Amino acid sequence: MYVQRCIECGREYDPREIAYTCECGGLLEIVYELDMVDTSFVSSGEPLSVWKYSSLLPVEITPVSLKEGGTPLYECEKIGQELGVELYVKHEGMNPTGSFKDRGMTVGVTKAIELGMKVVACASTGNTAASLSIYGAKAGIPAVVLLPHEKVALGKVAQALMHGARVLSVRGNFDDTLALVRELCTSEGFYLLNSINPYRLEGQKTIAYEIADEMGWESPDRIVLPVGNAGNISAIYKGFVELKKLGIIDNVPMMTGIQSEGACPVVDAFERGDEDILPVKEPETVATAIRIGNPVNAKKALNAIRESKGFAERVSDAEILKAQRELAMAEGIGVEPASAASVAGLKKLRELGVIERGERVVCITTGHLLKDPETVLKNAPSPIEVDATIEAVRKVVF
Ligand code: AN7
Repeated sequence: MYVQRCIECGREYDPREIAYTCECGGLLEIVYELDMVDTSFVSSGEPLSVWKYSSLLPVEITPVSLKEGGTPLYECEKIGQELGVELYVKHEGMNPTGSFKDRGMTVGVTKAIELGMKVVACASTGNTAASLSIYGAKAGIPAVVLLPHEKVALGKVAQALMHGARVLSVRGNFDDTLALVRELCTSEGFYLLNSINPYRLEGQKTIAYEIADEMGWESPDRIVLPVGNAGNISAIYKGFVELKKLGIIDNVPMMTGIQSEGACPVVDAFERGDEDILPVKEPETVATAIRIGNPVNAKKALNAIRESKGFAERVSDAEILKAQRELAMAEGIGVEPASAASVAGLKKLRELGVIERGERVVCITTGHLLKDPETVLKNAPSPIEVDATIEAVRKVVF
């Protein structure tokens, strides 16, 4: 069994109550009676997937699933050697819609059905919208997505449209659209599936379970990932903490969050030593997925970073694009700009000496390269146009 519990005041809510936040304003999290949990997944030998760990997921009905999770964990020897760490990349771009959001949405949309909700909704920098749209389609429940006008990568808009969500392009930034959709959900009784919804984060924590599972129930020293609305870093930390409480792993990795220079309120708060962020009014970055100035899960994220003795760092757009290219060219891993922030951050923190030589590091690449082809084309040389003759072709190849 499980309850929803406020991370600030500890007040508990019935699992069927649609609260999102506590009356005191605090964020909610799902808390289990861990001594009742079936942990046979540890030795079942079942392939990795979100639902392999269903005994630690708060769902009572058959899941709305498109076979999410089970993403590859690549060992990256070239970049690892260059940086002096044992580097792995967990490529979440290999999920059904090409981002980690599918892990949360399979759980979140299933919960919406279980609770008898009639419409699901979210604000999104793109990936959440794409994901909500496919699970809405699969479940046969209407989905409404609010996107910041002209600031969403092309592939994500195409996905949201194709899978049948009602797509609104809001003249405002992400933080404005999130405030709007929260109001909309309250007034219309729609089910809100942004990461303020604690059920959605439960799906995302399975990234931690899969990493530990694949490493033979050992933790890496450190997890490095991009931070936007700050849900994912909070969820992954929660996943590792649960495994530790269950006695399945010995250590919780150092949670290391990376933001873009133009949108780094969590990094600023971490450096100030504050528990609260100061919102960034006009966030800007090439990594549109994390172009977020007022992350709703900042408190959970700052807890995760501090409690795990992790770190928070900012990187520039140029560093992000460089890391994106390096991952693509050296390791064959195609990711969108936000995801490359993880590797850019790892690089910077190695240079600063925060990350030590020899650490075992897992970078989470959160979304696929094909999400944002426009940024690639803007920053790559054009294809070489030639006549259809062998002479012309020979002339321009190596
Ligand atoms: C590729 O889709 O917020 O810190 O609305 O798409 O959990 O927010 C996306 C976020 C990292 C940041 N990488 O994760 C949305 C949205 C990619 C993302 C993040 C996002 P959070």
